[in-house]
Amino acid sequence: MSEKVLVKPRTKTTTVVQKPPLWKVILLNDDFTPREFVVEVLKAVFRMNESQAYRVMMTAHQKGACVIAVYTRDVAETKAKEATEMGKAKGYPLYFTTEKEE
Ligand code: TYC
Repeated sequence: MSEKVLVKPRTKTTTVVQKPPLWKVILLNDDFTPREFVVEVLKAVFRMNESQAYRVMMTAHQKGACVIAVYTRDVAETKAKEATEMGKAKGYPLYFTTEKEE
């Protein structure tokens, strides 16, 4: 009499938890938006205090652009749009863009 041995296939399950990719919000310089207005927008939308906002504004002013913060894609895009809209509402070309962080 022969016996059959059933071998249960062994499978290993590994769970990989991926961090969501982060997106940078970047402030671009322009020649028209008043400095104080840029500072006000940075404080309102990105919750910066006066000195943080002033430093970021001056960096963009002197270097052409400045990374403000990183968020998940949705938050980054919403904040960039909201901040750009605040300038637009006043007739300023103030512009915030987003870029995926590598
Ligand atoms: N360059 C502007 C000026 O001299 C001020 C400014 C700074 C505008 C930063 C945009 O992202 C900016 N009035």
